[in-house]
Amino acid sequence: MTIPALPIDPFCQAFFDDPFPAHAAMRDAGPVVYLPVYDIHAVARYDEVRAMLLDWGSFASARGVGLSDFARETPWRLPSLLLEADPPVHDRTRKLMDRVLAPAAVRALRDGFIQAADRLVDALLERGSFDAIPDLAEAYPLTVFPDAVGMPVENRRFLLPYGNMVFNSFGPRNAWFQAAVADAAPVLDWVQAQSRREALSPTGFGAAIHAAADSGEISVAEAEVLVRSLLTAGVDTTVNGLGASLYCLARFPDAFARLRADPGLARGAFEEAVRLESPVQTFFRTTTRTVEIGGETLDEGRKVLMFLGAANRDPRRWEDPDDYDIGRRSAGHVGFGTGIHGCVGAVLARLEGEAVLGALARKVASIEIAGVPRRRYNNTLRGLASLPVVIRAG
Ligand code: PQS
Repeated sequence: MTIPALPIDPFCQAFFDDPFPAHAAMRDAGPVVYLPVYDIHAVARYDEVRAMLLDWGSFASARGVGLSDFARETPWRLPSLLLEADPPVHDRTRKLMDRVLAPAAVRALRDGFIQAADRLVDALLERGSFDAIPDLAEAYPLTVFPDAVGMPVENRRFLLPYGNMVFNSFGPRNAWFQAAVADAAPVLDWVQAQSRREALSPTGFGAAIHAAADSGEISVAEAEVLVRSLLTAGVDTTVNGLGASLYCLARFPDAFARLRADPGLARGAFEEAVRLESPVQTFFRTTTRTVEIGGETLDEGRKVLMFLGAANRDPRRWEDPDDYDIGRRSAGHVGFGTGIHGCVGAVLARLEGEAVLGALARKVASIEIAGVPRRRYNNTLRGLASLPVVIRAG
């Protein structure tokens, strides 16, 4: 009865353009708030977001991590065996993916990822002026990630509209979602086909997943759905993580100077950009029983929205939360989630970040914004569509 209701729509353009006053209003209103626009509850404080992420028994993923409740509505695609599953179903497939994406497997990619970043930054220095989103933040993951999965070279850009559609699908069926569906419709069959064993090279993460079908650990159908997870969650996320990093380095020249002076800070600079911009802004859980959040009681079967981006700037947890401080101890941010559903690809994402930011640190003297940055609107992802820049060689 005492849960404050706020007239906030977290899936509209005004919110996407400037979510920060609404984030503060939700954090300040209480540990949990009610958003009547969608008849949902929401948490925006760091402590409560983290507690929810850790309590998978009370806050289920199997009923979907979007607004749609799989107990009431049929999911639009076969549910993910990782994201949209609870233990024990979740743990069997997660264990496999932990093995496939283990630090040792990712370490083998390190030199290639660094060389690819160096080559791309060299080519961009030749041009001088370019759009940092398509030409860098999209171009880099679209080469190194499909290579690592073992995909053919043709049509890799099709992964972008597919990811855009999936990440929009976690919100309401609004205009962003409808537009993304129309964009992705022509590539749906292609994505499905790419997850089949025949489409994948015999080395790479895709083949490693399919090998688990040989040993009977999973079925062939399950292997395909797990490869689909890579294709869904592996590109748009890192595009926006790299985009966030570039936007931060362009806006905070002192931070870039510090990075240039010590390229060893590349990993920290990427991590801090993920905290500050939180490319994955939100997703939902569904209560499995009557639960308590910060002393307030919620019924069973309630959708609760977790604001990762608000938690990552909660002044209760972070000193000067709106500053981009690449020397900060940013560990503990929830930009990759945490708990059993914590990002399974984080090691790979961090390697991409380190490679690109390291190349910039070693080769580039200045990054200047040379045009009006344009936002990309998505129900889950925060990022830019365009960031015109001019860079000069160091
Ligand atoms: C899948 C996995 C993860 C999949 C929200 C969703 C996701 C971050 C935030 C995501 C999406 C899809 N990642 O397994 O298909």
